[in-house]
Amino acid sequence: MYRGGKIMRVKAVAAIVAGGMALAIAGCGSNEPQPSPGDVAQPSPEAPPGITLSDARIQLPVVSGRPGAAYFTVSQANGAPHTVTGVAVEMAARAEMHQTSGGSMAPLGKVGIGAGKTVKFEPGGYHVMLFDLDPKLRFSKDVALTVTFEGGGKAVARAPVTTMAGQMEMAH
Ligand SMILES: [Cu+2]
Repeated sequence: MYRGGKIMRVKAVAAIVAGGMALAIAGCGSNEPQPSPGDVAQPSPEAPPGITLSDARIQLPVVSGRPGAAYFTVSQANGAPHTVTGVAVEMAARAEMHQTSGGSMAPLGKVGIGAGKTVKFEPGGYHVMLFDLDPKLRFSKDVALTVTFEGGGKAVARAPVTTMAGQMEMAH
């Protein structure tokens, strides 16, 4: 009996240690090295020539379970015009481009960026709605935002996660 009890206790301790390790591993995410501020707005090597992605940010829904939103600025400084065909955000299962106009909004399949032009995705205009958010997004400092262009080029930026309230897209 005594020996059995001891084994039980050893097993219990092992379970607690294993649980602690799992917590420690889960906690590592926030300690990952963050990109330096200089890296934030840089296009990835595969971005189309002349494309700059900047001011990316994620807005969490005020009420969890609602869609979030993503905003960014994309510029075509020189060269040929490009077309944005999609946006993906880490920890959001689905991202849709929308345009707000006249108090309602409609999904967009493509957004053209003319040569030398800048297009802002911002509250009340073009924006990205984020659906089926990973609950861990709320605890993330920033996530990767990837913009895909016609022809397959991609630009990636780190997007800080914000909880700022009171945006028009919250009405979804
Ligand atoms: Cu929308």
